[in-house]
Amino acid sequence: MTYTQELKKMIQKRDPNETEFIQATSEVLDSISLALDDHPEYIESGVLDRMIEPERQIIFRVPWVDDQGAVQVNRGYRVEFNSALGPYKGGLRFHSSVNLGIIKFLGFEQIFKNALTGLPMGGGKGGSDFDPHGKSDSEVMRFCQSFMSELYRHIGQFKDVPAGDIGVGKREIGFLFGQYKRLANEYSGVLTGKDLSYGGSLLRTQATGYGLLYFTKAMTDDHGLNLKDKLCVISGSGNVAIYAAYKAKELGLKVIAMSDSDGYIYDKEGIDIDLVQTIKEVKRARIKTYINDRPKAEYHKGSKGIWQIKCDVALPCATQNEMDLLDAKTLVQNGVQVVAEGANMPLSREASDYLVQNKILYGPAKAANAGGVAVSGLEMSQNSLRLKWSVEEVDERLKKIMNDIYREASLTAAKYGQKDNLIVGANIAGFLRVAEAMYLQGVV
Ligand code: NDP
Ligand code: 2IT
Repeated sequence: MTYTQELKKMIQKRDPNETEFIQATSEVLDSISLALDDHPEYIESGVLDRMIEPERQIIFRVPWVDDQGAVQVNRGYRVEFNSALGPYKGGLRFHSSVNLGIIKFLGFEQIFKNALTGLPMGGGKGGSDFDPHGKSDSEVMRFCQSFMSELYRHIGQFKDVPAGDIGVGKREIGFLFGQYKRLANEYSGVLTGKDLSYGGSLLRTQATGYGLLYFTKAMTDDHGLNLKDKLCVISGSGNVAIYAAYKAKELGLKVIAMSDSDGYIYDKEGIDIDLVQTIKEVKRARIKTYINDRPKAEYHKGSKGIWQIKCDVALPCATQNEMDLLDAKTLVQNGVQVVAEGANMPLSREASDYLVQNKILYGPAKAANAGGVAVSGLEMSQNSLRLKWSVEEVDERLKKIMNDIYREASLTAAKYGQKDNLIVGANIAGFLRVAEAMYLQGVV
């Protein structure tokens, strides 16, 4: 058995129920085995054995009182995975499905994603099984305050800097920041994704979606493919999906479908993105109400049906494992040319392997969606400098970071004999950066 196979077996044995964590670590370990021959020192100093185990995992009770006066109890998590390159950095997810395995997979991915940005950030992730759907603003505030009442002692601008993810946007970050400031008696850049009025960065809201399209353009330009008038399907209708849709439209693509966890809308004439934004962000309503204003569009129940729609470019921007092998086969049959991941690990392992085998231009999440955390890194810089960069300045830096990530993943893939396999390229490039820092810092 090879060294990486042994590590995979150990993870299975230690945490057999953490299926998403097993999936994410297997993919990375398979990719980097190609690079280990050049680095016996990483094996000898146990870099990999250490890398797959979080530095610290915090699990805590989050009690709060709902609008009816009833006591509710949720479970909170923060997994501080790796601090070789900088303070732990990564989002918070509030969704009913959240468990330790999901937070660990997200934290593990974040280590390599953050490394790829070239900014000084370690990897972490947190969240809760709290479901914000249908909760009042006051309930969300009380929950966030209770969540932060425990989390505040573990985080800090030089320790661990959380941000948003599914179910955590501007509103939640505001409540979390207010409570942190009160408890710590300190005004610092302890969270990113803040509103502009209290230290946020211009373009952080748009960054993941815009970055996804900058990455996609770098990849298609490199292969001589023009995106103009290409049909584009985007799953999800949250923060990432909405700004991916805006930038796709700006680049000349035609976005024809979007979804939420109940179903999808198909609008042949092109999705009215402002309308989707109003429905999801302002009204916090369901995407099916889109057809009330656009009667020629169709609504279909079941979010997975979206991959049946014929398109050139597919951008999964909802959640993990939302596209399986069958979906990938359907997309390829329908002539898809590009798949780029806005969500974290949206494709099953079989689905991503199938796309690579079929030579589809495929941008894996830790490279393609790194724009969000990259601008979080820029927000941290601005907070430290106590100044604010213009939209143009942030956009320019974001574009450069996404282009650099594409180039590095692509060159690394070619170097290891896997031309155009950006899974291998991104995993090895991110790994080498973290591994070297861990090696030089000794066994800690
Ligand atoms: P939001 O909460 O803003 O939106 C999530 C969207 O995905 C909603 O449309 C939601 O539908 C849908 N969704 C969530 N869970 C499921 C599910 N189990 N099945 C089907 N649809 C689902 O989150 P974000 O847009 O921020 O995050 C989307 C993805 O992007 C996640 O994978 C996240 O980890 C990743 N990501 C986010 C970044 C960021 O900066 N925010 C950065 C990099 C990656 P509904 O409204 O019905 O719940
Ligand atoms: O998955 C991700 O990269 C995020 N949710 C963003 C993390 C961040 O710290 O901005």
